[in-house]
Amino acid sequence: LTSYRAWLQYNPINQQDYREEIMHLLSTICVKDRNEVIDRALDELSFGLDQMIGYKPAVVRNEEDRSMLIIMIDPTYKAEMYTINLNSEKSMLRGGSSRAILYGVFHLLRLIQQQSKLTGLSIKEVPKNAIRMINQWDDMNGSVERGYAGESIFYKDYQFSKDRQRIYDYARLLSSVGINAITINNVNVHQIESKLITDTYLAEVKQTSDIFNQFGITLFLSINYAAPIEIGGLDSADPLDPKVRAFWKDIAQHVYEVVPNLGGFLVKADSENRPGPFTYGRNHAEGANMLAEAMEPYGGKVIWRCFVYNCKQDWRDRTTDRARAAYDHFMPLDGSFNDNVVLQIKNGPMDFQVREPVSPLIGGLEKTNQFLEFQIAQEYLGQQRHLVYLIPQWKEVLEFDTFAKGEGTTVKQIVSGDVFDNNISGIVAVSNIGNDYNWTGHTIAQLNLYGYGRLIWNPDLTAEEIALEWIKQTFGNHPTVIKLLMEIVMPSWETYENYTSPLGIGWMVNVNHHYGPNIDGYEYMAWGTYHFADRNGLGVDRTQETGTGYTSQYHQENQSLYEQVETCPDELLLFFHHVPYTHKLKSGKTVIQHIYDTHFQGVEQVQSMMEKWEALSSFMDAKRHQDVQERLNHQLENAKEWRDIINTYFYRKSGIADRHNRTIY
Ligand code: BDP
Repeated sequence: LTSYRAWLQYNPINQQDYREEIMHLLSTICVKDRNEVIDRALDELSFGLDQMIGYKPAVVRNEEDRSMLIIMIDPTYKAEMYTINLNSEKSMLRGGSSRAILYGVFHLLRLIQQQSKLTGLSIKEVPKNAIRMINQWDDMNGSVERGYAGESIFYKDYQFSKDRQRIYDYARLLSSVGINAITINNVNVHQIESKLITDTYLAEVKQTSDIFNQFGITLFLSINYAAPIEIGGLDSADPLDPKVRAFWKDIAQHVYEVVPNLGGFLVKADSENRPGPFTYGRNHAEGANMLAEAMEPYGGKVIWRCFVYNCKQDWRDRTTDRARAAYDHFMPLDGSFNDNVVLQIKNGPMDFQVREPVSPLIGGLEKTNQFLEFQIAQEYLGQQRHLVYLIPQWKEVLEFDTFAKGEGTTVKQIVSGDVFDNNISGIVAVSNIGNDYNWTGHTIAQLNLYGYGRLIWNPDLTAEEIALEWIKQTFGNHPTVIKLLMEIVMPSWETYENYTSPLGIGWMVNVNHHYGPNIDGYEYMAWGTYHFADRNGLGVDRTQETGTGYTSQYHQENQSLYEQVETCPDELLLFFHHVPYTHKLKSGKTVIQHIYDTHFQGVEQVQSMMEKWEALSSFMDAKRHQDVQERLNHQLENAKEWRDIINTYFYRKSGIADRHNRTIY
């Protein structure tokens, strides 16, 4: 099926001169080094050229003289760097490793799919981030936590899936955009998944690791902090208990015997009812370092999540603030983690909302390795039933200035490891794929997976550039297709924000499943996610002066930016301040009128999206068109529901009428 191929469509190219150019440039290929990764690269090249141009290049090993393209490993290059130089006499693709060569080949194919001119091409690519990772939230019962594209491709009925081809195809897709690491089980590790590090499953972990390794991807496992109890028969998981330490050392030794290429462990501890060192009065450095010591002899890493907060807090207590939690827990530990530990930090202080400020831990921590964590799965962003292009949101995060070392210390510089000279660094995201025939449920959600890989390889790419590449590869080069699809995807994040929760407030969603509007769903709950709307105003006061003091977690420049209502950016106003409905925004509108206007506008924007999609029907196969159309119909219904519930709620609270007298119930 077309959409299974995602952005690797490799549609036949009819333009004769272009075909001839490619056939000439890539007629004979000499490859000196051979191994399974390079074999994957050559398979891909032959397959792609066969599909697009209708020929397979001759691949030789030694006849440099009569070959047009020479592919080789260059030991002077950085491991993932590659260069491509193409001209009509002799061309070169050099990589610092086999993996780099694979990336170089995918790069070439990406250009050919877009029918870019290749003769005279000269490029040098080095990824900005060393580790570029995907987290699967797959459970062994076959479900996917926050999965919106079917069941797991990894597990079924507590066994590894028999469909290895599917995993192979996934590995190929990921490597085509430069992903080089993956965890294959949910951060919430239940008893059954605790056994992934035992002989019950290790042989299959190894088989899975082998599949990913062929595509240059290193496999990691999420572990249960209480494994010493759950699978070890101990009565404690205290990190300072010698029996617990011995347990993990044995585990590490055995795991590496069976899966020598394992990257390491990912840990969610003391969070949302998961066990952790707090139970034993220990801190997170003690917990992480104990594991790190066990993993160290094998080069294993310990990825430790900072998503730690009290999900049982008293909503009556206005002084506790979930947004503060990660910083409060981890900042005092800066510098106390071992070298093979890396902290994984969600992009915002809360939880993947449509709009949040950047986590102050990024730019706060100076002596600790760190990963930035995004969520490609659209948990709070329409769950792959709504069309939302996420790269514009992530771009804002990456470009954010933390002022950690003065002006210009952006998030992208910090997470790349450059600013604080970290020995482990990178970006991670929660996957959005499942066993649906098109991987992502919503066909357009493929763009978020594609874009994630491209963006973290090179954070300087713009959201437009990424969308454009993807459109051409996925739907072809026709100018109408490009124009309409760009108009559909580019404003889609803002559109979603318009009809959902306003001005950085977040969370007005249904409890548990997090889909659709629910005005007070979380308001009187223990999760720490409130909007504090009453008849006078709304928003959370997080200032130092009168609020929770969250603003003090930022460096001075951002502290004062957010602290003052006058300077706080409108889109985050209600995240930082509690204001009257009549408060005037920088746009000149009152908060209440802004809420009404954006909610009507958001629905209109979905309507316009639908018209544009309609106009695309003759440019693609019926199945892909119809699939997206059905989801857009639903999106419109759901957007209206959001509009009416949010507007009505704030109208009834405030008693202030809409200036334009539109229907508010
Ligand atoms: C929240 C999800 C929850 C995850 C948690 C996490 O609602 O399912 O387990 O994040 O990141 O967004 O651990």
